Amino acid sequence: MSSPDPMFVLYALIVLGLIWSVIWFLVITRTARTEPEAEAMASAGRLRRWLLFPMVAVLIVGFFISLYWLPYTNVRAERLGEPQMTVEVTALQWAWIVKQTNIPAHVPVEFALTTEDVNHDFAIYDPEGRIVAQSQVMPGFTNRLIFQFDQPGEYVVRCLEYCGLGHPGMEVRLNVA
Ligand SMILES: [Cu+2]
Repeated sequence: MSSPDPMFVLYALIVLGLIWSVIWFLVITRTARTEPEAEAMASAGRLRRWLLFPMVAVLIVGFFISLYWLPYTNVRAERLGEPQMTVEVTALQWAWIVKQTNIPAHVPVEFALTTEDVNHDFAIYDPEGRIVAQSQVMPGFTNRLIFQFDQPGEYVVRCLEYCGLGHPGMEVRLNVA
């Protein structure tokens, strides 16, 4: 059996969509009340006004408290202390050039990330295969990623930004001890 003409399918879907919309328009207009209940609306309005300021206060406080957990460089530097070591990393199609792959555990380490060609993404996977830190790598910039390895072992760096044919092979191992 040959597949149906795509234009026929398109027109059929438009017609069905129109019929569906008309049915719902009729259902909604027939069942809607003409007069909203004034007292219910007024009390909802009072509740809304009463809730506005507490909700805004909770959001503002929550925003500032949650900044502490964000993986931004300055937040990490403040939380972990100044990095004890800087590892220079250059990405290129399709490899990672990592100056130092033996990394100390339990101290903050800074990865200085740049690329010679296109955008890449530097992602560190722990020995169980979970992503523990990642950062964009962009031409013309050096991004700082500060991380502290609390668990020794073999970590794998992979690229998380599709960068061409060799992208899946962009891997390098870090030995954390
Ligand atoms: Cu890639």
